[in-house]
Amino acid sequence: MARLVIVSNRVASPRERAAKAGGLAVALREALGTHGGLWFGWSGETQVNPPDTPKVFRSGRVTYALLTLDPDDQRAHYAGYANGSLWPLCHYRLGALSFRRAEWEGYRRVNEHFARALFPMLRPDDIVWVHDYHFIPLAAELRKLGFGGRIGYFHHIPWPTPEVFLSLPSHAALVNDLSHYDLVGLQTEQDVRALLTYISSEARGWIAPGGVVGLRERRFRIAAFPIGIDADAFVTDAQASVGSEEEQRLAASLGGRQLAVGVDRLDYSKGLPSKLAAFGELLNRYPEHRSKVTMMQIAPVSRGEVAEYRALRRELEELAGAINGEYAEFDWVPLRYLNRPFQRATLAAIYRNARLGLVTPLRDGMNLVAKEYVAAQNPDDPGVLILSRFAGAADELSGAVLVNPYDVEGMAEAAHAALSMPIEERRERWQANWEKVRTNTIHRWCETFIHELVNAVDQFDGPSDL
Ligand code: GDG
Repeated sequence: MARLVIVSNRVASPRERAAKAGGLAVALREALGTHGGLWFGWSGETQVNPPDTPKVFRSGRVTYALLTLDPDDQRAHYAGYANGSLWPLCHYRLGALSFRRAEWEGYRRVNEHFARALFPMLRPDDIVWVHDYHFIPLAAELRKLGFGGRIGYFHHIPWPTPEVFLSLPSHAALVNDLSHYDLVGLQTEQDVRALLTYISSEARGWIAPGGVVGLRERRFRIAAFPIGIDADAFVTDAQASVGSEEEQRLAASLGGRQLAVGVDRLDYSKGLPSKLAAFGELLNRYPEHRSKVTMMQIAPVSRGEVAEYRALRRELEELAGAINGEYAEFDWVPLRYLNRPFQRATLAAIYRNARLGLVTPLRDGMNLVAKEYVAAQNPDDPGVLILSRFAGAADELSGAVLVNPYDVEGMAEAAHAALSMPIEERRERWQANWEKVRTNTIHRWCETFIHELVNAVDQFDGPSDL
């Protein structure tokens, strides 16, 4: 079997325990363990004139290779082009989009540096799987150096419609970069349609059935691979939490009140201000919920080096303070707002005890929290998932109560309806969601992508085959 090579910005080191590492990191590590392989990424360190050779170490069947970056290039790449241009663009936030040529050049230089360091480690029959928007040009750079093997790319965030994508000055170069992959994976069919429409209408490429695309001399395939979670691990954690000391502490602190939970990185795509405002609106419109429902928002700080994220943090602190100031009683605080991460087992316990799961991003590639919330429920007495229609997960989770995150009053109404939803309806909705979460796991996602990459566009000659 061919060797698997994974490239991602952050690498989950073997020392990072499963309880802390995300589901994706654990699944990739498992895939590497099965196939035997190499995980290539940034070391987290910077130095002027960094070497082209990564630090290499082995753990079991997996080799880790970590590259150090030049500090200016790293800033231009990560906080600059990746998170200042591509992230807002792909999340439809044109107001937050900044584009600077120097950052675009730094982004490309980091990709060239990655390619120069990775290429000498590659064998001709390796299968290379590149993750996320930090590395879109990597395949083109590896091809320049002469790598002819399979390269796949998975885009974890949404792909915007052509009208939005065209706002990015480097749009044409970026799609040309994509054409050097054999397989481009997106989260949803809607994302696939958006990219295909751009390719046929703007880039003058051709499209054949199955998402096979021709762009200049390149042939590649674009398809949807909706990511999943390690459902069994969440069920196990959630069941293990029943009666645990942590669960007892949680129950004691709630004093019989209902819990509504949100878990999001502190990111403007996650719609946090509207979610908090919707909770305030629920208490405003329906006084019967005052002192009866507590909301817990876990929001670990993320990308503190980007100005928008610091501003968002201040906005949320003010909003949380205002809601608590207005509605708190001497024995009840409506909103618990926490800026730090928790162990996965603790999250599972909180999800299981929450009557409402509030997942209301303005845009999200998939949103794994929605799936984790479903997996952690007690099937006999499940909570209700309130889910933004703009999360990729809304395509699959037909049992969720779908909301428009721009409609704060609508979200308050949905929360009110969910709090009084009869148990039969809660069970039916949960069952429909669980069916999807249980079957489309992260393991299946990994295997499917790798299988499709190995078999991508083999002997496809072009549109004359239609
Ligand atoms: C990107 C896309 C896509 C959060 N807080 C804690 C914690 N988390 C974990 C959650 C979940 C993960 O982080 C977040 O995943 P999401 O999918 O919700 O969002 P992004 O981080 O934006 O991920 C997204 C994903 O890639 C995968 O393709 O779904 O659309 O934006 O697993 O549980 N984990 C722990 N403590 C925390 O406090 N342990």
